[in-house]
Amino acid sequence: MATLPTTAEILLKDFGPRPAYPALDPLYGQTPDKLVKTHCCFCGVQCGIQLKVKNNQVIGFEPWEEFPVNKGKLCPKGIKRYVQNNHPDRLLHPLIRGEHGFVETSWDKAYERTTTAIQEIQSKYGKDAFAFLGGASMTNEKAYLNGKFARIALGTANIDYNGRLCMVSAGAANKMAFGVDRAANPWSDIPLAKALILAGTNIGECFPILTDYIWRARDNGAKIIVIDPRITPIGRTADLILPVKPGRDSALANGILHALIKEDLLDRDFIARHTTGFDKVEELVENYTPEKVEEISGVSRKSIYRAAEIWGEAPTAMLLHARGIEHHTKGVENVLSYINIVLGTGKIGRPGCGYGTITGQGNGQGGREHGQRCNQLPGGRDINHPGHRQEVSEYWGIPEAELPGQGLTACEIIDAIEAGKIKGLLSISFNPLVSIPDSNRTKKALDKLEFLGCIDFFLSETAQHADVVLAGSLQEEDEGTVTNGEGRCIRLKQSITPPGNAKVDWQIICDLGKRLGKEKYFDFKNPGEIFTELTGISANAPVDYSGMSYERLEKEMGLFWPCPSPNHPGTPRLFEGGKFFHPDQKAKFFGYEYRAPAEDVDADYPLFFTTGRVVSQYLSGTQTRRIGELVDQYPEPLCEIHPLMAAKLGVKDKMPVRVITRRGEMVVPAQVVTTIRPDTVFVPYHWAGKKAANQLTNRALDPISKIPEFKVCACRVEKV
Ligand SMILES: Nc1nc2c(c(=O)[nH]1)N[C@H]1C(S)=C(S)[C@@H](COP(=O)(O)OP(=O)(O)OC[C@H]3O[C@@H](n4cnc5c(=O)[nH]c(N)nc54)[C@H](O)[C@@H]3O)O[C@H]1N2
Ligand SMILES: Nc1nc2c(c(=O)[nH]1)N[C@H]1C(S)=C(S)[C@@H](COP(=O)(O)OP(=O)(O)OC[C@H]3O[C@@H](n4cnc5c(=O)[nH]c(N)nc54)[C@H](O)[C@@H]3O)O[C@H]1N2
Ligand code: SF4
Ligand SMILES: [Mo]
Repeated sequence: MATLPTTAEILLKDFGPRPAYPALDPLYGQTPDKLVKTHCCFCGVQCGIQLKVKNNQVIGFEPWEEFPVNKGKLCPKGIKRYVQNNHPDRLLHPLIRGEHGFVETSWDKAYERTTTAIQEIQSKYGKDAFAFLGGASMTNEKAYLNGKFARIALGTANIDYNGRLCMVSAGAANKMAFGVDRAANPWSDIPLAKALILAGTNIGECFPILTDYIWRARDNGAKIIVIDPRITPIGRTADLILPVKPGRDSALANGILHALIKEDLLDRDFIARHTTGFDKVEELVENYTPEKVEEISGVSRKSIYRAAEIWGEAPTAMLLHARGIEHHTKGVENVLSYINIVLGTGKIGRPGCGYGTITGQGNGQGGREHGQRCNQLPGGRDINHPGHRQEVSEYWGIPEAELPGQGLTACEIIDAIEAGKIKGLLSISFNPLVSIPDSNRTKKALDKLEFLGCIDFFLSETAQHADVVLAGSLQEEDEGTVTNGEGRCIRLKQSITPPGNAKVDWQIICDLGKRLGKEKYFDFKNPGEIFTELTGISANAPVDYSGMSYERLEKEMGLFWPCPSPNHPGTPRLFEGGKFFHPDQKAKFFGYEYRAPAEDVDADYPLFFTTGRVVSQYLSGTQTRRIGELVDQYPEPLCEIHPLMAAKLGVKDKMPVRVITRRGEMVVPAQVVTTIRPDTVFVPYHWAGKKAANQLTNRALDPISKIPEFKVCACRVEKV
């Protein structure tokens, strides 16, 4: 008698084999050896999570209900993160490119190849011909180490990081307005606000756990204003939506300030006592009548007045924004124009009153503080400031003259490679081939390199072009700290050790530093020793962590900087009593005339092309495109298009469309939705190759922050 087929066999027969991603680990559901209290490896909320560990593998998770930020809640990515460490694609050995592609090699040979390339390139073309790219998914310890490695071991000025694609417009604007680059409030202030402006942020999909804070504010009676060309999930519960045309935020913010002035809703006393520069801004926005702003921004004058009333009349209010206003060639100007609304109404520095950019990557905040930026030294110091240079070189024990100066930013490094000025690159935790605009140009540039080294745990698209790939560590395989979007530094615990022959990232950097002859600067035995050096060097610096220790971070569930001494409680809310971080303690107004995006719509390219994220995918997708359950939720990019535009083009839902810009084109299924402006299309950017939105985007940079204009360029859409 024939045996009955199993369910799996029936499924296989009916549907064919599933795509190649791993089933849940066979250990899933078993009793773990231990539970480790740590944090999610993805976004800047940094939710607490307990990882279940058995036999040096992460086999699942439990909520960690005591951690105050998320109180046990997690989003779809947090729930599925744990399957990465058992993934068949996990790099277990260093790889070296041979005649027929990559071969596994020993660490000795991989290091030897890397350091020889560094030395050859630098002796032939000069120190700055070798560049370093870091990332803000890594711990504070690694961010610090990257900066030290580039300046001391490589001696290059050209080090930058992927946060250059992310938070730098907000960072620069915050420094200019407030004298410090950190969110002004802990998120626990959000439910205390009676009005919220959420500008250019898809909170529901990108910071899902923060939705809970917004909803608590709403339950307490807050009115919510959302400014976005799309009605994202958070927009669906808003009181007022301002569907701004992409690239028009500075005009819109000027218009709201104009309306606040006309309606007499300013806090003149706060302006006089705690700020400078208002007069000029008042004069400037006189011209931004809601009528004129309606014309520029596409937001009705009625809505502009309504937004001013909601914000101005509320006793408490907070303004939050993310990349929607920052990813522009006037990213800094957009941010400063919104800050003017907050300062003009004195709604900052009190419970439920304030402002913040919502930092993106897991360590988006800490990753931008400890010296892996081209213009920055540890402790948030300025590389061009003679005193700061002196302090750091003394601490490191090198002559100040040997400390390199300011180098190129991330996109400029790619441009310099294209121009043949940079010949070698070491990249860690960054996938520029997918994440930098105009990817066809990026690919050509990478191919011009004499040497490319990548440190990653998966073979990212960039790593596929490398000469050497060094098998580094996943977040759960290393110790350290990160600083979340509120400015709270928290402790990551090592749950397992790297599998196979892979190494923890910090060890790889230290090994390379030693092999480059700088033993004594990289003689760390563990991340704790790096943290001690990092906090020590930050004493009395703009970003002061000197009162922090691993013990305190764990016991107190994180500490907000500044935290200048071991008994200092940390500083959750900045600017209390109207004290800002400029020498005169006053905040500064900066006003800007509206200017158009680098590439605006015209007769040939009549639609706005904008890009961003979906909830189940993360950044360049290296990690989440390998997690089956997340792939199932959103398997490939779709082009959001309004029914009116779709009808005009003769396109129906799911039909492929060709999206064309001056740089490239892609064919992508249409997703016909009523939640986008009819003059705008949106494509998420988490895929590579022919599915990469960055084939189309424009590598035009903000003159101050050097962030590229991911959020707006001009396109044409055709039926295929
Ligand atoms: N699921 C998921 N979550 C993530 C990430 C991820 O990749 N996936 N990445 C993390 C990181 S690093 C970051 S930086 C954050 C990003 O978080 P967000 O900035 O919230 O996300 P984005 O999708 O980049 O863009 C936000 C919104 O900007 C809108 N927008 C486009 N153009 C304009 C404009 O001109 N003006 C205004 N006002 N809005 C505009 C878009 O329609 C979009 O809804 O998310 C973090 N969280
Ligand atoms: N069109 C368009 N492009 C965008 C954006 C957009 O909105 N639109 N957003 C931009 C933004 S905000 C960002 S932040 C960037 C992000 O762009 P990237 O930084 O390039 O994206 P990631 O996917 O984080 O790439 C990081 C790589 O590092 C690896 N990695 C992660 N953690 C670690 C670690 O701890 N150690 C090591 N060794 N490797 C690690 C991952 O496997 C991955 O291969 O993309 C930008 N690009
Ligand atoms: S909200 Fe962010 S930190 Fe929290 S689980 Fe989701 S991706 Fe992870
Ligand atoms: Mo980001």
